[in-house]
Amino acid sequence: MIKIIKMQNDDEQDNDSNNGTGLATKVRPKTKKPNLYRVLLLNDDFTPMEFVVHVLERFFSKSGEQATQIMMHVHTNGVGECGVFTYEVAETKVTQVMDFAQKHQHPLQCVMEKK
Ligand code: TYC
Repeated sequence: MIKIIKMQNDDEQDNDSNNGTGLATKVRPKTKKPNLYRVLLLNDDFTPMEFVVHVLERFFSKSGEQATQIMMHVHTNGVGECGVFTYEVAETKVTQVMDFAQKHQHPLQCVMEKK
């Protein structure tokens, strides 16, 4: 099928052969950027610091150093970013963290927000 479309980005090419229709056509690869979501940890007064560091290592593949830095950022500022993901991955991370916190009886909160 020939689609008559407007050029919007640098990936697009002119296609002036027109297939005998006399219509100007453009062809471009289908590259749609996915919506992205930040996964955030919220501070509280009760969850142990070591538990938060463990969460960041286990579910967000952070090194001990990165995890400690993020945990301290959340502790100091009230909120901090664990990572940026597509919708389904972000949703899975939030569920994993919330289930893990509940299992260990910590009030840690994890949320996602659209970028
Ligand atoms: N504020 C907690 C404490 O002092 C530590 C903490 C950090 C809790 C980050 C949650 O997302 C959090 N034990």
